[in-house]
Amino acid sequence: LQELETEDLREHVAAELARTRRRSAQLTDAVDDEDLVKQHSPLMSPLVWDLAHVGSQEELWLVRDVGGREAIRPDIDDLYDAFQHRRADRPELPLLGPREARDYIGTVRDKVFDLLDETPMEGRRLVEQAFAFGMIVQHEQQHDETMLATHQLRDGPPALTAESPPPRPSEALLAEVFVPGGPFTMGTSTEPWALDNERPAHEVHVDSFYLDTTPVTNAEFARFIDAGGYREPQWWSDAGLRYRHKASLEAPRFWFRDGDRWLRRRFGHVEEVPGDEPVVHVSFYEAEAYAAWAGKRLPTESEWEKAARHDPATGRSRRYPWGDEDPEPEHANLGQRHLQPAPAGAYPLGESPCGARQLIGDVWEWTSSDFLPYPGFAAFPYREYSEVFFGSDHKVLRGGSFGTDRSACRGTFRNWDYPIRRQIFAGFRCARTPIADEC
Ligand code: AVJ
Ligand code: FE
Repeated sequence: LQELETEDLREHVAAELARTRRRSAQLTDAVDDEDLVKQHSPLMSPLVWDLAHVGSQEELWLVRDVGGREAIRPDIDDLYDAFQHRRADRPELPLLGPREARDYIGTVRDKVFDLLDETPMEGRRLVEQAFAFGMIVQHEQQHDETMLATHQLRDGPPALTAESPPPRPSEALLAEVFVPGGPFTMGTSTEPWALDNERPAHEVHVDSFYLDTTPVTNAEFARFIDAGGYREPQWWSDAGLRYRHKASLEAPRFWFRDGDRWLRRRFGHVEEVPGDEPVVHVSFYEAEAYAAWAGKRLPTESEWEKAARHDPATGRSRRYPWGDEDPEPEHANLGQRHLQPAPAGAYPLGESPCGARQLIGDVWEWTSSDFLPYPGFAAFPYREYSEVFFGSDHKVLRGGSFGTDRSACRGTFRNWDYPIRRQIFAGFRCARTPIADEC
């Protein structure tokens, strides 16, 4: 992005906005109006809320604040303010209907294209100017992933289609990779579209550790279930145990038994749980319990990022595990190209310097870290973007899922959520501290 000339940057931004809007349209045109306004789960907004919220944020951040333009629909600001209404309450609000919501987001977008044409994108301010547009692209893509999670919760016949992910290569992989202790650069001060919580770059010392080469698979997770893992209090934290009782957890969300087989619901299909795929739809607490049962632990956020970015040959941190080039389909399972994770061990070209695979794409990975600011953090453009979420209520997830767009995912990207969340496309991998004679 930094190397693009003004006109190319403008074109790049316009293309990203258009590509993103096509995805939002695909997710909302796939179902009828009744389906769009209905709440498929109290955990989620009606799809039509997400759609108009995307337009409303675009109006607030870009058209009004950055562009200084007149308000389009100030009367609906409150309806689409995520802090004003809980998801469960949103269907009762006087929301825009499907037709109105589509018209509204189109009107906002037309203004944004005008603004893009008129925004000077020159000199040192080039990337800063583009950032406001990049942030809007990422925001819409994040809501597209949220809408994809709503699709997964929806009852009824399949509405979305996609090709199957690639198989894993037949080569044998070691179960774990070793990451030698030492400093690395965490976070970024130069990544053009990095959000406030990814900044600034800072040095972090990480002790030697082992990390699973791939995310934990369904077959591995089924062994934990078969070993009575959900019923054995010793593997669970106190908070995890309370949640396990309250929610009667017995298996990942969307799994159910059929005799001695595990089946799952996936975007309207019922199928046998594929053993070689990374497990998905587990809470932080289930991930933590599995890791304890396996004699391991979850990685910290800094361990995860070091494994994903640190290049011992140069001492620098890469933008992505494979290098500095933007993600291509051969690197990672991103962008809803497939409606499921690829088998563990897939994407050899996406391998990181330490030999870990699938750090980007497939499933978000729970880490053991709370969502906290980096030293030198400065809220931008609003406290409400990240700052109000810092603290021990949220755990950090890293790496992105098959439903995450490449614009909203990179080696430094930080996602966060409550440790009880299961409807997001989250899995995990384990880490462990070497025992004395292993170093
Ligand atoms: C970063 C995914 C936790 O969905 O709440 C969307 C992204 N921020 N609208 C969320 C976001 C504002 C955020 N997560
Ligand atoms: Fe939002």
